[in-house]
Amino acid sequence: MTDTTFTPRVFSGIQPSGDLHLGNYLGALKRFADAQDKGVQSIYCMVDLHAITVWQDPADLKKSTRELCAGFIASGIDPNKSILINQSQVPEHAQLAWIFNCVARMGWMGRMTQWKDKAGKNAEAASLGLFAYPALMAADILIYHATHVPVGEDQKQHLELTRDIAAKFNHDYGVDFFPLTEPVIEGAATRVMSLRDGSKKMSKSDPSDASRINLTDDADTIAKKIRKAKTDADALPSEVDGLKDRPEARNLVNIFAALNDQTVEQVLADVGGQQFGTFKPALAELAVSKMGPITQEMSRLMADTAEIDRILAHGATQAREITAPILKKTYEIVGMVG
Ligand code: AQP
Repeated sequence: MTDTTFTPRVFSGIQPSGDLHLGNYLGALKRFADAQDKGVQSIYCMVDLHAITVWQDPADLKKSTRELCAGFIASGIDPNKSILINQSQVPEHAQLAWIFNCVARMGWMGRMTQWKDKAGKNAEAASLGLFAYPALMAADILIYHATHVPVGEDQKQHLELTRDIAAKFNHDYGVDFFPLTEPVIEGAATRVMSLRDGSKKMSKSDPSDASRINLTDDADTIAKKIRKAKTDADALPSEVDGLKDRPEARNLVNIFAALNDQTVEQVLADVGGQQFGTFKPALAELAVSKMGPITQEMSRLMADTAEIDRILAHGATQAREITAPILKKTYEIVGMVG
């Protein structure tokens, strides 16, 4: 089977499990906004059911879900052009996930890096949901027959699993029903690294707030975090090869390129030879100029959460026009009496 028989459709999601950071913005949100006018139907999801695979305070979860919706809109996702939903308002995601729990194999799930990282040595105490997470993610995507999923590099393995689940379902039931979805991992910032350690990805759950730039940080905080970002003592190179074995320098250059819609080569042609004492203030100024308006728009939107709830309810109605028939057909294929 090839996925060429499926109408192009984009799906991607973000967990409402804490403050959005620069990695989420450059690896996901900005790219969603850039892709929006390409004429392909797109669905963007606040994956609240994924968030509760680790403990979430109920009031915080509600706030984070609305804040994430505000983050999507402030980053340029237009609810009149794309479908914006929170996962729990479209029950077909969880219903298809159950079918996929019965398709996916324990061995596949046990090999997921994210499971190993997050459960760590204390897997016995991790929730069953954390283990089954990738089957729900496969359902999020395949309940729309989505053909393309823009994500950061950290999600590549989950996308491969999504293809394995689709292929096994199609094979087991002798159908050509689910597409083999393509991950779309492109641009200068598919893996934004921690500002404190160039070998670790920038992450919401890093205990050090100085490791990340949050979308809610003010200009002074952004400038301070960039000024304190770990670097080495050398000047910036003029060629990409010169960033080899310099993860922190490479990270800051990647961030600059992605924020400024340039390639790394273009950035280095301009800044090669500069010391960090010159480059960091320029990066801080760029980050503030790009992110400041998003932060302001998020606060404006958060002043009217009824409007956010209305957008999400409308999105769910639109989404279910796609998901209900796909779930119905899945149940028929599986042999459920309807
Ligand atoms: N550091 C990153 N660089 C580039 N892209 C990133 N993404 C996340 N971190 C980076 C992308 O953001 C989208 C949302 O991912 P998520 O909801 O799974 O967020 P996350 O992985 O929970 O974010 P964190 O910060 O990594 O959370 P924790 O610390 O809880 O694991 C995805 O497209 C992801 O690739």
